[in-house]
Amino acid sequence: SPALACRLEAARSVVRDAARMAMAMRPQPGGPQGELKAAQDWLTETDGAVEAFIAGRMKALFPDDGFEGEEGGVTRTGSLRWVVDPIDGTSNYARGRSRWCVSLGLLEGDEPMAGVIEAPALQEVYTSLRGYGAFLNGKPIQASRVAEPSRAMIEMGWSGRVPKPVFMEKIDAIMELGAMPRSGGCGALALADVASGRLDGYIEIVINLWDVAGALPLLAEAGARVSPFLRDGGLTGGAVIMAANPHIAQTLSDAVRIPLE
Ligand code: LIP
Repeated sequence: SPALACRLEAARSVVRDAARMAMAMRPQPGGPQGELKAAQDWLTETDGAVEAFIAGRMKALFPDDGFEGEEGGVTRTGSLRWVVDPIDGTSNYARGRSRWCVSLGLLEGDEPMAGVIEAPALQEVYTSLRGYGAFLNGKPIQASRVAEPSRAMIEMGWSGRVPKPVFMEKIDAIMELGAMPRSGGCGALALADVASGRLDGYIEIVINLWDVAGALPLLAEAGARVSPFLRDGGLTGGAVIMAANPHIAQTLSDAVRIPLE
């Protein structure tokens, strides 16, 4: 709809400025900078500054839309609902690594409608709009066609929220299939990689809405299959997510025992 297309356009421009800001504040390599929220859970000055910047711009543009973020929580409610992760992959960012992004998603009720994910250190921008496609730097993307686990690359995300045995059990199942396990430290970009066919699947046992809100419409438009994250509790708290190309999704789902949508 024109209202959504106009919102995607606006989000694209706000995220571009936010990403520039995050690049300007980017820590130098040499050791993590920022403070620890919990073990291995970093917070930098940039997280708060970028979220405040995006929140202010979106409020001025669309005052009636809902808004929520990783740092500030729910600040406005509305039938259209923006969800921001100012820096996804904060641990990477805090060490001066390149694999992090700014993610802004738009839901209508509990339907993911549009998203922008920008990884400025990689010079990549993903955009999606329901019914209109999924794009990387303006070019259409699609999930991969790899069906054979022995040729597949599957990423698994980790955080301190996940008990070690649960993580190990899933990693073990991925390796039993003969697939290549990977871990890159940025959930939103891993999901974007599933959408673009750079990965065949992504699994994380407990992930939050702000990490996935920008990627859910991208995955749907790119033809990937996803577990019912929002119905599994993802709207209001952490939940499991699995996304995979449609050719390997069922095999993977059976192996790791995470049901698909
Ligand atoms: C983190 C993700 C990471 C994921 C964690 C966490 P943050 O987000 O980037 O890949 O495994 O669950 O949510 O804290 O950097 O925004």
